[in-house]
This record gives sequence, C-alpha cells and structure tokens, in this order.
Amino acid sequence: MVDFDNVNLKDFKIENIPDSGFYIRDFISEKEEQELLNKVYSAPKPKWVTLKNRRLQNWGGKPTERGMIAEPLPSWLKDSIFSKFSQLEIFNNCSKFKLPNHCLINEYESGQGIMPHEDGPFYYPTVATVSLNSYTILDLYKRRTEEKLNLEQNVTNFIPEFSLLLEPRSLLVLQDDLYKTYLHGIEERKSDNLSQKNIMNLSDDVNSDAILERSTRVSLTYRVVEKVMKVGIFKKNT
Ligand SMILES: O=C(O)CCC(=O)C(=O)O
Repeated sequence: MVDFDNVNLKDFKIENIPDSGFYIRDFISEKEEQELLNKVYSAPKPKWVTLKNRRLQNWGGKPTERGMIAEPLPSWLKDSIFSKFSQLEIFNNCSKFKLPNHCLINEYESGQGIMPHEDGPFYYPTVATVSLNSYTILDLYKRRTEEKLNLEQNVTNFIPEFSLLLEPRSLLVLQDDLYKTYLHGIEERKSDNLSQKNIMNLSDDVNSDAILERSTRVSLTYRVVEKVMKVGIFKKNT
C-alpha cells in the first residue's frame, strides 16, 4: 500500500503523455473496495439510471447550466478517499472547493463502455476516478473540431492517441490539457489484447502481450461543480 503521508501527486505522473495524468495503483485496499461495492449495490433501486451501455448513480446533485442544487455526498463515498485526496492536494488548485462535491458512479458489465466524450464546462477541470472490481482500458483522443461536430457518426473512425490501463482499486487523475483538449472513452469489448493498444502506464509486472478478460467494473468519478445554488425558501408576500 502507498504511504500517503510521504508521497506527492507528482510521484505518480504518467510520463510521455500530454499534461497531466496521474495513476496510483492500490489507491484503496481490497477491504475498502468491497465496502464501497456493498454500498453501491445497496443503494435504492431508483437511484440507478439505466442507459443503453451502462448504469449510473448520480451523487451530490444534478449539474445544470444554472448551477447545481448541491446535496452532501454520503460519508461512504468520502471515508476512505477524501483524506487521500487532501494529502495529495488533488483538488487544491480549485479556489472554491478543495474537495469534490460530486460523484458519478458508473457500472459497466463486460462488453459495455462509454463513447468518447469531454467532461465539459460544469466541472472544475480535474477529474479523479477510482476503479472497482475490474480493470478497463481508457482511450484518449485528441479533440479535433470536425470530429467533435460529427462525434456520433464518426466515432468508429476515431483512433485513440494513447490508452491507459485502469486496474481495480486504482486512482486516475486527469487535469490540464488532458482534461481540456482530449476526449476519453471506453470501447465496448469483453476482452483486451494489450499488445494492440498503445498503453502508456503499464507497470513492469504487467505483461504487455497479455489478453485480459473484463468483468463488471464500477467506477467512482469525483469532480468539483463550482457553480452551486442554495435552495431558496420563498415567502409569499401578503
Ligand atoms: O468509468 C470511467 O472510468 C469513465 C467515466 C466517465 O468518463 C464519465 O463518467 O464521464
């Protein structure tokens, strides 16, 4: 396990990719992973939103152009994670909030994924993702205007510039150019041949020719929504 008292986010910088990506293996323990999974799967059924290629839970409020009516994040989403975010100063550049106020939970069954996309303007430009239960491969694409305009139609023509292996219990942080000018996505596959991918964060103990089988993956995507609205209590004039 990482000794978070004695490390700096810079120690985990992924080399030879645009600024900035950080990857921490074993960010949480197996016990913490299991506790988080138990909580995710004990959420009330209506909390799940089912999409064509994944399910999700939204925690912290719904970000909109006018702002987000913020709801406090439940303690189980913070307990094993926020002290490490603080120690690593992951969200410290955000002048308003030093810790995330929003978490999107995605569940991908084997064979499911997410189209290349940007996280967009509702969020402060840092995203921190914890992976649970299965690995996946995140593909990074340089944004090009013509591709952006025809994103849905042209998606099969997209070639990722590079990819990142996200192992269970790991943390990925994307900031700066990687947040602002790159799209990220996960191909809909049941297995991945690592030799066919340009993976930039492979550790020495991972075989670069391995074929990995995906199982169900749950990701916790932590972000800051800077524009928040207070719920007003309107009094009727009499
Ligand atoms: O599951 C992931 O790692 C990516 C999630 C994502 O890109 C999103 O929720 O916008």
